[in-house]
Amino acid sequence: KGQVPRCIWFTGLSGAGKSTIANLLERRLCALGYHTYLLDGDNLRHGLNRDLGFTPEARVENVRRVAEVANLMVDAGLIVIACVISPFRSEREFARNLFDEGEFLEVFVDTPLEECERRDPKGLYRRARAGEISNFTGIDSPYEAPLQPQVHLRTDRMQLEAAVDELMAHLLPSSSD
Ligand code: GGZ
Repeated sequence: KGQVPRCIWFTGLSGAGKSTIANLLERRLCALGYHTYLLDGDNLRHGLNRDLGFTPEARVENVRRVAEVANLMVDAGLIVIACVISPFRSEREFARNLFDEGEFLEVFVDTPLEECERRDPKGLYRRARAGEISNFTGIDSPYEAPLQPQVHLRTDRMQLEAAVDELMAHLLPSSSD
């Protein structure tokens, strides 16, 4: 019997649209009566993860903590939406392995670097290019794209609402449960 995944894991570059899509998804799930919690990397870095920077080691630890917290929240009965760049395949695999089969859904918010850089909502790419920020994902820090994401959203080719529709179709295939 199909089930709604408990942990929906968004990965992608800064500015790819992870948080925007995740917020829209959360609203839709809430409207259907699901209890959700959104774990956003950028927010968590002001609290739980404020001791961590952006070296590869710090990112490994950052993603590990987010995955462990997600797992605790799933145990508590929530549907967790995790939104972190999570640039390394091995850490995304670590996250997946905390959950049972079918509980974890990997969503690749796939926006080309050029598009993220064009959007540059916080001016971070400009600062990274200017050498004011180091270890910036896509500039001087790697991003390992998922090889087989369960959901692959090309945000430069689709409307936001269409992306959320596609996600909902994965989450609630029959929509009658
Ligand atoms: C990448 C950075 C960096 C560097 C600050 N590299 O798009 P945002 O601004 O709002 O969200 C990004 C956030 C990335 O945190 P994560 O916890 O998701 O990263 S990871 O999973 O890799 O640990 C970005 C901002 O922090 N930011 N400096 N150097 N993003």
